[in-house]
Amino acid sequence: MKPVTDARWSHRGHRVVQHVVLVGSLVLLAACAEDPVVPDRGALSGFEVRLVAPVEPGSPAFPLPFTTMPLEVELDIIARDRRGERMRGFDGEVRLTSVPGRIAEAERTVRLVEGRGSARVGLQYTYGDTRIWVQEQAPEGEMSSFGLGISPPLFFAEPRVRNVRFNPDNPAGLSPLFGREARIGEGILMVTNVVANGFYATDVGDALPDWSTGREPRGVGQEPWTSLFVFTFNFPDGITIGDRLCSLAGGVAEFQGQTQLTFPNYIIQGVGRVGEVPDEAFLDPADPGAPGACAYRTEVDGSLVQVLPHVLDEATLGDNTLVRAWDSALVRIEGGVLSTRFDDCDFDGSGQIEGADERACRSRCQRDLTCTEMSSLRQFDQFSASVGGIAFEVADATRAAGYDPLAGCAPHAGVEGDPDDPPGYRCGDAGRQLRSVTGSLRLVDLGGVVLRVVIPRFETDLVFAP
Ligand SMILES: [Ca+2]
Repeated sequence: MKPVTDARWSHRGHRVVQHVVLVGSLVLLAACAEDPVVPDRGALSGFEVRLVAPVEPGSPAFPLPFTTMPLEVELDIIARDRRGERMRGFDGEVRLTSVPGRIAEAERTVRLVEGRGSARVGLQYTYGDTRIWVQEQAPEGEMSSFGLGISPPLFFAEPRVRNVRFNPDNPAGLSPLFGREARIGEGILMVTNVVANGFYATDVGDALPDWSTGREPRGVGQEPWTSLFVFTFNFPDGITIGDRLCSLAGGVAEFQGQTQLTFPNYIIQGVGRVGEVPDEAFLDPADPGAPGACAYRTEVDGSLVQVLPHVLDEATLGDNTLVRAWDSALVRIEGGVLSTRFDDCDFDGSGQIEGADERACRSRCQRDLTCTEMSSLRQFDQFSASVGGIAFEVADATRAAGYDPLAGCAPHAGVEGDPDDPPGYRCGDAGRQLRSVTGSLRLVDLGGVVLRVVIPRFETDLVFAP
């Protein structure tokens, strides 16, 4: 076996793999030298791993599709001695590992009889150049001879946003690529919102017609699980709503129930940007009268594409599992009303809600759909709203939309320390009824309580009822 030095391995995730392969090869070389520590199985040189199925392992130019459902892979594994001959004296178990990718635990151990065995495994969640490692599983209490084998390469397409977001084993669960380094190598990625510590992107390519399946697309921005938050820590300079990302890679992380790409690398196409002023021609055809119906747009292969907000119905908005499909997407909530009461529960002015009285005050306010506790307004530019008895939050409205939620409200003296009547503001109903609010949906899971936060992009995303 020779160390892998494939120059096509270009991105970070693959470089990590390459290092592992090299280290593994060194270990194997060490094991090949005369080694008195493992005399009885020391004749094992390694494993030859033949790929029986799939017959077409893919190639960089024509990769196999990204595997969400397990793809059956069959291997013929032969133990070789130092002369390169089949080691008939080898009866034992080997462990299979896919790099990258996943093999179900129950399929990972294979028994070789008289130095040979067949493995049939389901391979999942792999991308790029993929190899299956075969490693000797030494019997309990015995030392491994470090016998190792590596399959020929299989080539898979890189994941698209949907593959990062949707977990087919558990739609309410973590990303199937959680903890891994991934490059979103498929799809057409468009920036839908830029916030203080990152940006939101949607794979508009997932909404284009799929000629291979004949499936009718639901429309740009209308496909669930096709949006992702990219966490840049600081404000991402030089990126604007409507930009197309030509390349996006990063670590797949989960933060407060939201799947994120962290430590990202990305390239902006730039030419797709069409300026700050939406064009009349790109009004939302479903509702051309609505201010803010214009989405920014991106040029893809000569055609202009825009992400239209997905209208979240109350059944979806109110369901913690269903709503996950729309996390990080551009959504619109129709109707609703903003807070009419603002309670200042920070009685001692410490900046924190602490102590029994302050907590009781905040709890009362959180149960009240009309109430916003003022520390969340001060800290996060975030206030409460509700529609059909379902609470949601509007964040960044002052920064992004120039909206002052305290405009038209009267100071309320209240009683400091009284959870039921704290100081704050009281606002009339006038100007608080929404026709719609549009923005990026961010779900914040606070240990079972899931906040639905809508982050507008610009002023026209808040539309008030006349
Ligand atoms: Ca306090």
